[in-house]
Amino acid sequence: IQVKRRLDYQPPAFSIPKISLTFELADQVTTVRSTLSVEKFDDSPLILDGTDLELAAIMVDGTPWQDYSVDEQHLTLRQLPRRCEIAVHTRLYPEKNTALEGLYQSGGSYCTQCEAEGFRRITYFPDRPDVLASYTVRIEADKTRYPNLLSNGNCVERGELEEGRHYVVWHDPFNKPCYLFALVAGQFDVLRGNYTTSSGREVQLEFYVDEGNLHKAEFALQSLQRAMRWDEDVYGLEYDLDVYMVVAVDFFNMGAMENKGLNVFNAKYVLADADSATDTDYFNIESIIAHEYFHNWTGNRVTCRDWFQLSLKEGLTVFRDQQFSADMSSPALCRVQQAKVIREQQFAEDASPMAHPIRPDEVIEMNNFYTVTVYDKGAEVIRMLFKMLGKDGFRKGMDKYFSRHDGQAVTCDDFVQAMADANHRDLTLFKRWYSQSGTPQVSIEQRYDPERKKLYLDISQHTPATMDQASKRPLLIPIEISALDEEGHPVLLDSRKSLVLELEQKQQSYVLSCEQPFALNVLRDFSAPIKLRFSQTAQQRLHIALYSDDGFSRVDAMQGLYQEAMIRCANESSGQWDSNRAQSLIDAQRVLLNSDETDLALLAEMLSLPSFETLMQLEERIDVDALMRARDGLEPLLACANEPLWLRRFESIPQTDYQYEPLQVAARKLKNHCLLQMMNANPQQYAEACKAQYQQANNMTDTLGALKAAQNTSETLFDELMQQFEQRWHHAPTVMDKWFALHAGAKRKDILSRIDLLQDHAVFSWKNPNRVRALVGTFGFYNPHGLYAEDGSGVRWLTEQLIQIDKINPQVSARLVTPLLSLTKLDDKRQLQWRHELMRLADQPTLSVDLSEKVHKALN
Ligand code: HT7
Ligand code: ZN
Repeated sequence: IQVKRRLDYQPPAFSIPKISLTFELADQVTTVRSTLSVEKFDDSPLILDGTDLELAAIMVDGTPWQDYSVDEQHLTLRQLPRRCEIAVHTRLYPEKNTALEGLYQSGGSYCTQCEAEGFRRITYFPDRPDVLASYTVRIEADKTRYPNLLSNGNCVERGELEEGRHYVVWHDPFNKPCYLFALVAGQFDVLRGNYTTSSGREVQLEFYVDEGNLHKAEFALQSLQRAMRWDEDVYGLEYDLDVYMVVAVDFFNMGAMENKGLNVFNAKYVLADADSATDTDYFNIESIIAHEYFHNWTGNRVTCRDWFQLSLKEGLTVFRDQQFSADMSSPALCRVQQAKVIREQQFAEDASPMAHPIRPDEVIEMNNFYTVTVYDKGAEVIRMLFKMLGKDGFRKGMDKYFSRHDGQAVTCDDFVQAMADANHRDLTLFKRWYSQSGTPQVSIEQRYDPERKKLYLDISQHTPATMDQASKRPLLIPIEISALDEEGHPVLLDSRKSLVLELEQKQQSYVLSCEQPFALNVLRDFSAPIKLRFSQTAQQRLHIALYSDDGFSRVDAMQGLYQEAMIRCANESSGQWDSNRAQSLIDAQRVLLNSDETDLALLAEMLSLPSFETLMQLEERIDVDALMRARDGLEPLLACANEPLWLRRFESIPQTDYQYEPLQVAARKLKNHCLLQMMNANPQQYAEACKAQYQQANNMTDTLGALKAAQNTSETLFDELMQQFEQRWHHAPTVMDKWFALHAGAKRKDILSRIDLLQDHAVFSWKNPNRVRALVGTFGFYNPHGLYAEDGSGVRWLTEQLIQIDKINPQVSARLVTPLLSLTKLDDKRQLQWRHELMRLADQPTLSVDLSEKVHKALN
């Protein structure tokens, strides 16, 4: 096992200005003929990467070459002239490729996935992002079975071959790293659209989907058109090729891939209609379509020098897709969801053996670093820059970044430098966010002097050690703050409605002039990815929830209230509620339910408890049983206390013709939360309402709303509705994923035997990552009752599945092992169970590098 280190980076000793590839696709075996034009800078041997390739021939400048050696990972060529043309022929077996990396089969089609290091599974090549080449690709295949032969760039030639075969040649005019190479061959229906850029370039937009699915790609096509317009309006960035293709495939390890001019997508992020897709599905499609499109500039035109710089393209592109989604839907709701991801998943990663900075220093398997830290914390780091530099300053920095680095492979430092230079600001201190892992804890103490009308704030920061880094330094943390008076009106702070304090030291004091504040609204807009300690009364929190002009803060204030009560209940009375303890929460919910709040989505968020997974991140050690009791007990208690109000709200929202638009989305969100609370309060009384919603639903959000309301409140109703769902959707595997997930997330005693049975379901397949994530992933990530079962049966079950999955697809097993890694918070008994299972994994004779990297980190 080989550790790669960021500081060991060496520039390549050669360039490869051109590569031409010919693929002969045939049953069982595919032949790849590659011709590289090489320019060497010194006399060292040429080392090319290659994994699991069958080498057939090597020629240099037209003659067979003997001075070479091959091992499992490389082809090394010696004594080459400084300039030469190297031809290498290899054979591949895509039908046997279940890891879905390199060239593989999805359904009846061929497709590729090269990021991060999959190109080396296709041909021998320097598989690193700083080698940029011009690609010409010829694909040959049977014409009837594979009428569509696609690769990057423009189609330059096509024709017929003998024996019913045909060929197509593609040329990409932009130099690119090999991770952006793509090939697709299959038989698709094509949804066509177009787009005219602001400078007048006509772009053909083509969506390749399985036959019969054309109508389901309309929303994705419109999303792409919106994203193209948005990037021109907001960043002045235009598309640069004549065609933009998107292919939807069923077998895919992640969400989508931004290959130049030829995106490959997990079909679940392309296909949607009201019957089968939820509001969340529509949201995800729009944002992932935009994300991959935005990569054309942030990732493709300017790419990464090495994989340690992954956040250069991913953090920045996530930030851009978040900005886009906010402009297309509800900015406040978007921000609430983004903060949830950070608090629930990223904080967990920072507290785990996989803790790493957004720019990691050491990597064993690169696929393990497509993480919520690199992506989402990376986006938060960009957002902090945006907050500090302002909209115009940030845009100036982006313009400088593109004008300096278009066509290059660069580093995170290059990006920050462009921002610094464009704004004449020293960002040296800010750069620590790139090198330091862990979650800063910020404490704020306040004191108000009514005579001087001064507010004194003492702010301190501390980042606890993480498993990868023992010592931490202070960071530059922007903390946005405002204040409200007793009536809920804004109070000026230093004559401003809100301020961004830039905390730089371990401890800093601020004096702000201000008139009698009643409640301080700190960390507005989740202005930094930190844990905040700031004590406030229940009354102050409710005040912020009712009157703040920042949607995130309103929800956050309520979350703080619930969190504090649940943690106290878990710690002080082992999770048992008495009527006093919950009273302030009941009162607060009553006020909210009776309010004339118009943002129904925010109202739903303010009325929802933090997830168990978020609560897990609040303390160093957790009494899982007490915390689970506290959360489980609070939900029905709150439901019963305000039962008539939940019902009234539920009845106030009528069903309308379905449209995916913000007001309807918000109304459905609140309605379904109310239905859940009604079922929590009195499942017998509301079973009919729940069933009626299921049966009358004209959209998947309401269908799932009914199922989720029954899931943990009425086993009989849940089973009845789930049976109906199966009958209606058994022909549609992506829809059935919702059904598998509902089963796997259910809180019931016989959960393990249930999900064992489901593995024999006709629709389930171990080879399809979406199916496996729906069943095994949902259990591991979102079924705490099952996973933390006292007798250890939950972790044992998960371990057994991982052993099986790892043999098929290491990327999937390495993702699904995540819940097994976080053991340090648990009690001693569970830590022993967890360790035992991790050791069982470590002892497997054929554990993948992916899984082994994580398992060994957890055991150390
Ligand atoms: N840039 C893409 C990453 C990706 C990927 C990475 C490893 C293995 C499979 C993968 N599929 C896609 C996705 C993105 O961030 O846009
Ligand atoms: Zn991305």
